[in-house]
Amino acid sequence: MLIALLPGDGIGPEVIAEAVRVLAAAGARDLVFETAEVGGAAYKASGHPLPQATLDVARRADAILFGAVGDPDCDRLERHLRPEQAILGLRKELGLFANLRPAKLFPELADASALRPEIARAIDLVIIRELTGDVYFGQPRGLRKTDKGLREGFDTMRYDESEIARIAKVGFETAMARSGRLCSVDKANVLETSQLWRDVVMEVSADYPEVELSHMYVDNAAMQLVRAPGQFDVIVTGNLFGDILSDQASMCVGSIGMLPSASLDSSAKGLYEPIHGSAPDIAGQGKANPLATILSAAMMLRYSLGQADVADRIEAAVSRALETGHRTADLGGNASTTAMCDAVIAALG
Ligand code: GGG
Repeated sequence: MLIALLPGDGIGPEVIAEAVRVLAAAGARDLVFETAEVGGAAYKASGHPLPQATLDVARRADAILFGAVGDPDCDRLERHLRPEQAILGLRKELGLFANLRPAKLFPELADASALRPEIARAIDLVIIRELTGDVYFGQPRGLRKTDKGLREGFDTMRYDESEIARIAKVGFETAMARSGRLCSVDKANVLETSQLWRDVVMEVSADYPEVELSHMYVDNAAMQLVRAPGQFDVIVTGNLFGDILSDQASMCVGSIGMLPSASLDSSAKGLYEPIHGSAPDIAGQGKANPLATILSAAMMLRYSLGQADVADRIEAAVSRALETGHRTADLGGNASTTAMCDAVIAALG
């Protein structure tokens, strides 16, 4: 099975290297890796953040393991050349519309959570973020001058009903495989897209009578995530709201360095990445937390490669490594990236 390794920028190469070490140590079967440049690194090498050669490898691969993109050197580039366009382009080109972001507190990290431990302990949820629509892709968008000569920026939030129905189904299916509860998050009291979102989610719910569906405005959802996160099991939401809520959820389970993700199309193909970005401030210092990427690699084994047994071993080893007190700086410890990964490998048994 071919795995496209796209390390990207900043801490991306460091955390990808550690995830590959864990895959080997855990006994993942029949993996062949092909590495390609993406993001700022690709721009600097070839003038584009998502070169055709990278897209070709990603298309050929059975799964993609992605690090992070973002490079302050590229901040002043035109938008289509910025490193972040690489991940947006990959999702769009490969039709990876469903982003699964599980947030579960490892019990030994209760003290690292931004929440009180007794509240944090209840967190075991998955945010399903739609990835290929919304204000990230809607047209028109741009910068222009108003009649009064003022600079004006504008974006378009848009979804059509097929895009909403498609992600809603993923939400209902995921809820069926878990507790049977689904919360759809929107802003239907203000936004037209959200009114359509709510209508379509309700229509799709007719096919899932066994799922208990609720709706929540995004501002309330943000509040409830810190007030009483245990009420959530599966959340389905749009691209922008999902991006924000999942970063918030990550701090509730200890650190953004803990959250893996899977971006799936309608087959088994997927792109797996930590939800964190490139963290240029700590790049190259051996301080990055590799666990989100290691857990993303486990998701890859489970969802795309049919190796749930190896995924289980890796997840259990992460838990044991934390139990033995190993922590990187974001979790209040002083383990280096490599030492954290060594602890996971040692815990594989
Ligand atoms: N590994 C995630 C990453 O690199 N994030 C940077 C980024 O710009 N992401 C945009 C997004 O997730 O929509």
